[in-house]
Amino acid sequence: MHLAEFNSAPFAAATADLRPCVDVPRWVEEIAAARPFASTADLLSFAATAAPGWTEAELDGALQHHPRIGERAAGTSPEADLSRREQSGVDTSTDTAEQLLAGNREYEDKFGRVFLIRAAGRSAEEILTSLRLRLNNTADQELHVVAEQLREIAMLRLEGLIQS
Ligand code: 2AL
Repeated sequence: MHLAEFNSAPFAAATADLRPCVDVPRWVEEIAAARPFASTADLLSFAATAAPGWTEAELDGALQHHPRIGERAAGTSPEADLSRREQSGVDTSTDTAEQLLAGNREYEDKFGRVFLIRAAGRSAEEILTSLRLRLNNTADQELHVVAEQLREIAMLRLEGLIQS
């Protein structure tokens, strides 16, 4: 979508466009309300810090749309499509994939939510290394990491959504 189209879309249409980036309504609405943006760079720099301090409830809501690493998202929603592309570097038929599945289970038992990481540009091995390191985190440390990773994913998705 071109920036001009995003700038002039009705509020509801703009929020619908933004929601697949990350389903945190406060983030989506702050950005839609701050239009028009003079450039894509302005939009991205606003979005990078919009709605700071995502709460645990906001994170849990957004995580509903993220399948586990190693699980291919089903369906034709924009989120499923994005997730499949982001995870395209994660081979699901190797030993590493088996270990990722086991690591996901351990992570979920410890933290009570899905293990989330920006997958685009990362191999299964890199993700597994990160998962194992993060298993040593406290619950508070992990909340911060999850928020940061969700924002990274959202920013990459937003960059993909809007052309200059
Ligand atoms: C994902 C996903 O679907 N895309 C991405 O970057 N990370 N999932 C996850 N559990 O981390």
